Amino acid sequence: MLDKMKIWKSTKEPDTLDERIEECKSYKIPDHIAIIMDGNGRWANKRALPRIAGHHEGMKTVRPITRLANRLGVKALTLYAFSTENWIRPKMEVDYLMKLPEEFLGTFLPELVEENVQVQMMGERSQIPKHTLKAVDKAIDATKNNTGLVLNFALNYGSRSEILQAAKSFAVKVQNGECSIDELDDEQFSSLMMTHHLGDPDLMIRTSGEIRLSNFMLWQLAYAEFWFTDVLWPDFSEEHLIEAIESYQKRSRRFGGLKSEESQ
Ligand code: V07
Repeated sequence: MLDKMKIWKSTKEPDTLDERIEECKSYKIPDHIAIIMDGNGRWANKRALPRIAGHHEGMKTVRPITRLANRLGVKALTLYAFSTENWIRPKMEVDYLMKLPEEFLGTFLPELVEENVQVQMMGERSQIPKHTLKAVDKAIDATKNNTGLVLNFALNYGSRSEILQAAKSFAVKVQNGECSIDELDDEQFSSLMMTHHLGDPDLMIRTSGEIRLSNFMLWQLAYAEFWFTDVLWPDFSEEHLIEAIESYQKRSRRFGGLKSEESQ
């Protein structure tokens, strides 16, 4: 009887979240996942709430998604929290957004420390308010020796400006005689980007039904799998992350090879 049970179980599609998580772990887990957390304003609109209520709800989604990514053994999770284009929003909304890192970390920093998550940030620091940077820097410092998931927040980030910055810093190296133009290749250029230490994302997720990159990691996403969903970011759950990873695994399995042979 027990044997029959086992056979029945092993051929059955996994259904609970825990079963799906375990099943997922037997295939290649993407090392680096990047997410465009879109649809917070729309989530609020649908409920006749102010946009900031959507941002607050969206902030709450970050916690379970980070925990699950860490549990799955994802090495880096990059979240697009604020783009260089977001400054044109009403001042009140921008001010509110710039308080979210403090609120998030005020509540969750102890848990991130406990769970061995390392907080990092990429983006142009100079325009970000001091109070925001203070909270982020405190978290970066408090988690700098952690060896689990790298939780990388893109704050005041824009990909074209990142690429231009890299091009300029290479030009300066040439000007100073430190490099020759012929030395510039894919690897050299990648090393000048803000994510050089993380490696390129394997999977990019965008919520809220928009099928575009909006100036997000244009260089780094050259080989990534893209997964789009109509689900709004505040409604994005652990099941959705598993679904995105399952889809990534099916697609990369189609290229043949076993878990250990897959490179990207
Ligand atoms: C922000 C919530 C998520 C949806 C997207 C827009 C609003 C978490 C952070 C954050 C950033 C840095 C950090 C810790 C937390 C955050 C902004 C907006 C600007 F070290 N959520 N979240 N930052 N939203």
